[in-house]
Amino acid sequence: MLRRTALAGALLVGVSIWQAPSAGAGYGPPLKDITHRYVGSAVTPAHLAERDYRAVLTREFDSVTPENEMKWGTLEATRGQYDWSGADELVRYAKKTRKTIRGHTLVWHSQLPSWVNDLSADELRTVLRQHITTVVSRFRGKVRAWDVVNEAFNEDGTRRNTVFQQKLGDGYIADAFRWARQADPSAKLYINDYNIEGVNPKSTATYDLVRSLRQQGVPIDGVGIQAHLSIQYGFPAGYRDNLRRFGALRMDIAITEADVRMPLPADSAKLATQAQYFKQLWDGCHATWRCVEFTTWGFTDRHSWVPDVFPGEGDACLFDANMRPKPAYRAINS
Ligand code: 9MR
Repeated sequence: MLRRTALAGALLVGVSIWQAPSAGAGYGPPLKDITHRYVGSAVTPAHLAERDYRAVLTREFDSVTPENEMKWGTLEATRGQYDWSGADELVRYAKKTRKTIRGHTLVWHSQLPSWVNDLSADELRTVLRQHITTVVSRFRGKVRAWDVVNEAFNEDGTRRNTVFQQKLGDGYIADAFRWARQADPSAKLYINDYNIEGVNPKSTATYDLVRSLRQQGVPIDGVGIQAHLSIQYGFPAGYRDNLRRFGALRMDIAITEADVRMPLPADSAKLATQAQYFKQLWDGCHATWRCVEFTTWGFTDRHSWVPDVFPGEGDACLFDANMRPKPAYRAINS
């Protein structure tokens, strides 16, 4: 009896050390523990070597999205030669720390290997099917949800003129979902886009497409709303109404890439506005049971795509470059 108690005590100590490796000033309970939604972040596996990066990720989140490592351009830059190293590293981390994985992304016009652009329509169709089948099968049972089709629309709601659209026509989206379902029947399949947070021509086009795919029996389970926001442009109008209408189609909803950038340098007023936006995103997701996931596009200002693409802007994440929680984290976690 004594031995069992001692053993249980040792296990408890072990568990609590593992769960809260770096909680310090400003941290609340881990985000993953304050909600029934999946709470995720985009992750670059190479950064897992940074102790504090890994510790905060492990503590706060229960889902990870590879930031670039499952994109076609990374996996198969040269035709027929696959490089799974980055993706596999993330899968290993996720297994060890019991995180779920959001796969990102199968069909996207960007970060596409150049050889894909040179194929005839027939070849492209064969190669796209092969690509989806190969990638989804390899991570079968390991990826909880896939962003199957990414960023297929223009702002005005017309189809983006990608190589897939040009050569395969409107039907490529339905085909992509069918092929993905065949390769892993248990993964949730999403269409994903930016600027579809509020009610606008692009989100309405996405809504119309999803409704029609559903009517045709195409296996689509969810809509991914990226939520790359900026404090300069106001909070998207009709966010909650938009979530509600997708929910009414019996679609799951995931916030897939949330961040809120600002013109640098940051100050307390900007950080307060950022906090308000994050809180509105979070609360809106929690206002409908159909919103099953809240994922941010990175979690620390140390590593973010924003300054590369929007020079002079940044600080878009929940934690600063030194892993200190920002007002936005506290707004969510209160
Ligand atoms: O964060 C990603 C960055 O490292 C890449 O260079 C970039 C390439 O286009 O893609 C970024 O992630 C994008 C995501 O895959 C899709 N939605 C927009 C994201 C930010 O650009």
